[in-house]
Amino acid sequence: SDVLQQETIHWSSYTDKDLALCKKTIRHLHGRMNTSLDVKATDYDKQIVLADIKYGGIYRPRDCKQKDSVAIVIPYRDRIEHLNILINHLHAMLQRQKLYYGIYVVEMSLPVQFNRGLLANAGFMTAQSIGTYSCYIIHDVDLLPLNDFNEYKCSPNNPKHLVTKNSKFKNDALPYTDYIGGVLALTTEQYYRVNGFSNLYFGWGGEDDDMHLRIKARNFTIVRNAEHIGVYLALPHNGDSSNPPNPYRDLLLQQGAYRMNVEGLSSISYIRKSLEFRQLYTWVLIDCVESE
Ligand code: BGN
Repeated sequence: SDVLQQETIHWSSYTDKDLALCKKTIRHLHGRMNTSLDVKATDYDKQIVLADIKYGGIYRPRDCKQKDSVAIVIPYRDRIEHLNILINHLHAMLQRQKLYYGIYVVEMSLPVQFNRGLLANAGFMTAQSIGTYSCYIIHDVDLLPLNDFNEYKCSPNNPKHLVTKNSKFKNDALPYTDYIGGVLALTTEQYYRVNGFSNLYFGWGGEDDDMHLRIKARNFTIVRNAEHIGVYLALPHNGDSSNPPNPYRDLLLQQGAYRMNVEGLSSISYIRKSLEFRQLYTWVLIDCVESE
């Protein structure tokens, strides 16, 4: 609570009323980064203006006023080396993009199976209660954006899939047109409109396809950047033994569109066991509880 109090004081003393609005500029950007598979977190450490990141991983440009605010929500489990690389990489990139952002890492206490949708929803709710974010980016822990022209902002009219190429797939191509996995950006309003993610997908697979059903049912379309912009490097890992494919995912998907009004953000049930404002991100630990 000390940290919380510090933060509150810090925020209230922050004044940007005399600053000009941040302009979209490529002056600070690098374009396509030459990141190879052996990327080390320390390579990025140097680029970060640590002093300007507030506890909880919150940053605001000093030299211009950014109206939009973005919460990066990372559903997380057991991939600390990926998390460190991603967090450092994101801070460096988002600062170059002159964004006002906060990073939220959401973890579920064991022994429950990984549930990406539920963690995204819990992250959304937590971030909403802390800041007043206008955009939410649900981000896989093992995906590094390789082109900083890939602006981490939402599209006002439709959810935006920030991935156009992913090294994990054959020829880096997306596996199918309706694929929206990996990194997805929704405004607060869009997130509510689709009733968030389904909370019912435990284990690997399907929660992103379910989200696509919700998006379609609300007459949204998916927007993407040009192909050479949304380029991602998938960090290598040894299998997913702790996250086996969900055997019910086909069945759940079949009823996805019917369920969306009553199941999702509106029905989520969890206990927040921990909330820590760490130096580079806010860490949220939740416990799943059975809903009625
Ligand atoms: C799909 C998965 C997605 C996953 C992509 C890419 C399912 C639903 C089966 C009916 N969908 O097959 O969740 O993101 O592969 O790996 O499993």
